[in-house]
Parts: sequence; C-alpha cells; structure tokens
Amino acid sequence: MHSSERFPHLKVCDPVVYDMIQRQMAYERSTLKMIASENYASFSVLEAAGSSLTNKYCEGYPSARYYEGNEVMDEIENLAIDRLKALFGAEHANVQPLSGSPANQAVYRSIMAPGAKVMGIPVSEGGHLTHGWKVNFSGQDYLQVPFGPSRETGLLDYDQIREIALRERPRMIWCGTTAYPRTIEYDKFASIADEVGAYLVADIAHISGLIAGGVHPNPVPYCDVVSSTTHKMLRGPRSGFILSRVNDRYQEKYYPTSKFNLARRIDRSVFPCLQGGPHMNIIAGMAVAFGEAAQDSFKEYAQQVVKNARHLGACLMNDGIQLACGGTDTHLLLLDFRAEEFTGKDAAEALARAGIIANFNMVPGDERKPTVTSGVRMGTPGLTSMGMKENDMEQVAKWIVRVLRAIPNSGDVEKAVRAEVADYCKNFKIPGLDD
Ligand code: DSN
Repeated sequence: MHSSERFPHLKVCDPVVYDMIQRQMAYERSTLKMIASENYASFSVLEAAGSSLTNKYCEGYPSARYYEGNEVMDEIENLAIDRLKALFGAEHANVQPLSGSPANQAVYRSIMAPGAKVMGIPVSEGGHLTHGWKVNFSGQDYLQVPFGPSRETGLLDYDQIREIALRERPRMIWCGTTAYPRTIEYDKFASIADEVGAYLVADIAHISGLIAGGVHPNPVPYCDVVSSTTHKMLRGPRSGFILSRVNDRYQEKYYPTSKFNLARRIDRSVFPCLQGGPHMNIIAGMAVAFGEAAQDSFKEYAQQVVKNARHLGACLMNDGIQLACGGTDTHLLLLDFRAEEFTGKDAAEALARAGIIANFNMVPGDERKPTVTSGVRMGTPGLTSMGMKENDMEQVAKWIVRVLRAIPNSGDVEKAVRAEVADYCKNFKIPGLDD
C-alpha cells in the first residue's frame, strides 16, 4: 500500500500536517536511522496506538476505575501487564507511565524521601537526566552521589562503585545508562546495594529489547525496581513501564507504618500521585509490542542487532576510528574523537548531511563541552529492523569513514554519500513505513 493511501482522511482534512508526515517518512526512507535510542514500530503497534482507544478515560487500575465503560480497557491493560511480566519474569508491572522520565519520577516517589541520596551516573558520563542530574527534578529534589565509567577504560569499575556506596550510604542506586556499550553486571551492583542497604533500581530503557531478546542479562532477579521506555529497541509505542518486586525488603526500615507494599506504592505513585488518565491506545500498542517481543523472531532480531553493532565496530576500528571501551556488547557504539581536531558535533552534523543520522555524545575522558563533545553515539536497532546484516554494516562503515576523513572539507563527499545512502535504502522495507 502506498503511504498516501494510509492517511486518506488526513490528506483531505489537514493537508498541512499530512505533508509534514509524508516529508518525515520520505526522510526516514532515504536515510540511516542510527540514533541508538530510535527504532521502527510495526504497523500493528502503530495501528493500536493510533486507534480510537485514545478517546476513553479510565483513571485507576483494572477493576478499580473512576469511570464507567472500562470492561474492555481492563482486558487490554491486564493483557499488557501479563505479557510484560512474562517477558521479564517480574512479580509486578505498571504499564501506565507516559514515558521513561515519568516512570523514573514515580520510582523516586515510591522509595525516596526528598533530600535523600541517590547514586547515579551523570548524564554527561552516560547516565540519564533522571538519575540525579542537577537541572532535572531528580537533582533538585534529591542529592546525587555521582559515579561513572573510568575515564581511562570507559568501563564501570565495580570496586570504585562499592567504595563510593560504602562512604555515602545512598538510599537508592541507579544501574542504567544511555551510552555504555558494555554489559552491565547486575549481580555486582546487587551485592553492593545489599551491603549498604540501598534499593537497587535498573533503568533498562536502552537495553530492554536486548534483555527481552536474551542477549543481555536480565536485572529483574537482582533489582528492587526496573524502569524502561518501550519505544527504543523494544519497538513499542512511545511510553514507559515499571517492574518491581511485590514486597519491599526495606519496609521496616523506611516505611514501617505504611500499609502499602512496594508494588502498591509504585502504582499509587504513578496514579494518582503523578498522572491522571492512562493513554489506553498506547497501552494497547504496548501489549502488541510485548507480544511481538516474545516471539522467536525477536530473539533472532536481538542477536542480529548485537552482531551488526559488533561488526560495524570492528570495521570502523579497522579503518582507524577509535571506539570507547574498544567495542561493544550491545546495540550501540561510541565513536571517540578526542584525538581529532573536529568535535562530536562536527562529525554528527557531517554524517547527518550524508544521510547517516546519529547524535553527538560525551565519551569517557571527554574534555570538550557537552554542547560539542568529542564523540558520536550510534546504534544498530533501526538498521537491523530494516533487515540489514553484517555485509551491510561493512558498507555503512565505509560511508562513515569517508565522511569523517573528509571533515572539514566534506561537502562533496557528504553529497555523494547522501545519494548512495538513499539509493541503498531502496533495497529494504522499513517496518511501519513500507508494506
Ligand atoms: N533520549 C534518550 C536517549 O537518546 O538515550 C534517553 O532518554
């Protein structure tokens, strides 16, 4: 089906918005989506997310709503919860957070008193805004105790993390990253959290698809709480979720008079504390995505994402491009330009003009400002969803190297690569864009 046939009403009723959507789709069809946190949701996910379920109000939770007419909504939310719990082996799931940051806000409200200490990786070192960054609510309402990957190796140093935790005695430790290419060792984090009596919370937004696909360890057995978005490698609609244990192992210590266990406190933090009506169209899309992620084909997809990232990394390194951590175990690569005259921003902009869409990013040991950086972060979830394999990564690496080597006079190379990329993309079907 041609894309214009899928928007027959919009095309007539609001040609301005229709045209913008068409132009973005055309851009995505002719460029390489290499932003590590982006992907392509399936038509099924998009249909559910774009359905008339958007019209229904159902504050509350299944069987305990504040509006009538929610029998089917209860079924949908319960299905999303059951599929999600099965996917990760979790005791409890909340599928109402509107995205990752609201999910993390609810996590804080469930286990942290304002002013308490939270150990997290600063966003400038590969953590997330909500892990205690100063301009975010998490750094304003709570006290961040920072830790991060080694400036020399780019790797997490678990002895150093333990030392910081023993010294600072945080209430909560985030183990989660947005720019860490190596496996996260949840067992090591768990023994540190146990030793200091801290809640252990994993933010798996980047790697939930790897975990569901069985190619990264699952934090659920080790953590009190796990949060995620659903629209990254998991290929769901834009949303978030929280998994947790039912009971709070620190109930006596921190919540001795509360009649609510950990699961209930999380639910109450999402609604009514922070949010109103859940977005049921999106929750239906999540249920579809969780069903897709449980298929064997998703396991094959996850394996291919990692194979592609590793092969792309090997090709780039063969051509003299430095990678933080010397490679990857995951879906993402951090190209390290500390030794180059050009910045990460220069590189990301040149690559984008050539049709290779990634983002500039700090790298371990970076001396440049976060507004320019010395790195580019790129990932393979989007290209793998298009059906690309290792041989395609060789071609992608060649384009990347050609553009980078031409900076600062890369204009002609960018134009040539842009045309080649657009032509190459015609060989693939993009989920959710092409039938
Ligand atoms: N914006 C996300 C990312 O790109 O990693 C994090 O929320």
